Amino acid sequence: MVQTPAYTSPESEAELEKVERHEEDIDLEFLYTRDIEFRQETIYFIVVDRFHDGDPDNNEGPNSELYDPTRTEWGKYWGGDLQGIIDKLDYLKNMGVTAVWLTPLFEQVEGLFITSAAIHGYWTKDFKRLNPRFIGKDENPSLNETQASCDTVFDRLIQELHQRDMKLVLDVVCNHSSPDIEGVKGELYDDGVKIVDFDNDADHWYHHYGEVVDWEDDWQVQNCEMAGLATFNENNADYRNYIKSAVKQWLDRGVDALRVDTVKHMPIWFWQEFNADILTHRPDVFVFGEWIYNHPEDERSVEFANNSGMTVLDFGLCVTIRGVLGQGAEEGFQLVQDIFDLDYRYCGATELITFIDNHDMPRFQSLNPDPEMLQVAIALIMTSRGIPCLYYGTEQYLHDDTASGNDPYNRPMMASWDTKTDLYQYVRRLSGLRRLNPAVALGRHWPQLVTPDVYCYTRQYRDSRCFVAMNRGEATTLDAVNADFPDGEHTCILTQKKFEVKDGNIAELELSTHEVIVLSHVGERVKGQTIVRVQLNGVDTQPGEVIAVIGDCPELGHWDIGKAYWLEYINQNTWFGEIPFNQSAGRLITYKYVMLREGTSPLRENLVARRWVLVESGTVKWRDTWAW
Ligand SMILES: [Ca+2]
Ligand SMILES: [Ca+2]
Repeated sequence: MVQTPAYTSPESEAELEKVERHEEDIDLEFLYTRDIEFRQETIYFIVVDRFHDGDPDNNEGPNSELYDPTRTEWGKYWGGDLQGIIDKLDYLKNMGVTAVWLTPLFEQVEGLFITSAAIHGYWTKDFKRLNPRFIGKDENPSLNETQASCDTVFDRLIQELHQRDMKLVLDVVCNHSSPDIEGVKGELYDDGVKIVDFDNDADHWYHHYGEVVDWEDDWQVQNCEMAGLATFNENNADYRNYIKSAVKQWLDRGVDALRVDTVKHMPIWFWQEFNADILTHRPDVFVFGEWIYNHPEDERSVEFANNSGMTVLDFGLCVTIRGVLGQGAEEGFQLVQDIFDLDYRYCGATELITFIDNHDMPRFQSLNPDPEMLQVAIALIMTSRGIPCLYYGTEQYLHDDTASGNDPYNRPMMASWDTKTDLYQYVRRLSGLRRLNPAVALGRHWPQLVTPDVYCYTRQYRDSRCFVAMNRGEATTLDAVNADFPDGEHTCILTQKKFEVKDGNIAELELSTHEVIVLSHVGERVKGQTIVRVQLNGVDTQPGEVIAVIGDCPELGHWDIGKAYWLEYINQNTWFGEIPFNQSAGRLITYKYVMLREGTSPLRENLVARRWVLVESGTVKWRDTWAW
């Protein structure tokens, strides 16, 4: 397979200039290169039932009692489906969305838990079948039986996404099935054949330890139930084979990435085995997990992010941004910078999934209805480290503040599709920036000015730069801000205002109320037949120390430290670089890392050497930890 390395195509350079000139009719085709680095994606998270009803024939489903055509009973189905998403793909693509995360598509239990049906998709009955409410009325929901023909609306969704070079993120739940609904709990099927239910569990597919009582007790959190959900017994190999074979079926149909629910509630060994098998089956799949309310100061969630084989949703940053921009926290942006200052605790902070709200918390505007503040929050996640994920409807300022906007009122039906909203246009421009400027997707985050109300920072990777200034408060003028930017005139990609940079500084930087300024300078791209994206962790570098790679091939200097390939500083614990290989593409090479230190001799890794067979062409990742 020939892979196209990101940001090497000349079309991109031309298109970038268009973005910088802020032309309204730019063609976003250039954004959608297959085999692209996932850090350049912009994710959009959809509650399928609440997005768009593209097929009214499926609305009543197997049980018409669960469908509410008036859309006033929040616990019932309102008609959204996969055809509805297909119908709106151009709307999403035109906004710059490059990956779509859908709530689980598996067949659900059909019944009411008090007043709620499984509209969210987290009460699965059969992991190998599609929810009949999301597909054609007469379609076969069995993945196995439609594998040969691939003729379901689900297959059409995948085709339509891939035709637009967009990706599908499948939401997977491994921890539990369903609660007691109308007297039946945890009813589970294998492609239509019943396996077990909670009360007939001779083969021990479920844990039977009751509800979590002490949330500080890790054993309880992993083995007991929450909210009465039947909780799988991961020690049962039949269960593990069932769930892994189901996920592989979905991947075989063209799913590009996985979002995994409730990872905190299963032991890390389960996730290591799950990821090992899934990544062997499909090495290019990207996986991220939901460790509820994880935080860089929480040892266990950090350990999970670093050792489970998947990255995580960044609740630490989410909660902080909501406090600072949604609820006016007094210390303001300093709290955001405090989170970024802990990035070194993660091996891959640049791969965390960032967000400001989701289906489990009030929408941002239920905290603060000011649309400008929402724009500041979105600009922040789209220009700082991590992969931004927008909750559906954000671009339409969708929110319902009943009961403070808590669940279920954070899941309203999508009501408008206006492509002219300020935020729709904002996202479109910032998504383009993420694809074209590697400093935003891959680079380090350098605070330039942090006050409670004003935040200025520079993202940097090689000679690419992105300078961002944002204002939570009243209009203000800053005397001089170091932008660490090339001298000359630069245009804000959001407002088209011009800024003069001299000696790296912007003098008299005016920021109106809730304004965001984003300047972009894209430097030279790394080009090569094969590009290795190298990430090194586990070395606490001090100022004056840099990390480089040496090896037995010309690209790595034939072990000559004077010709080593230097990496880029991301944070104290992370060095990153893209190494182009031409002569050695397709060959076995050996290499090791070296620390170059001012005023003292270089320090080489303490091992014989690392070995790697390079692919003939394309992009590969090395994830290494310094060997002391
Ligand atoms: Ca429908
Ligand atoms: Ca569990």
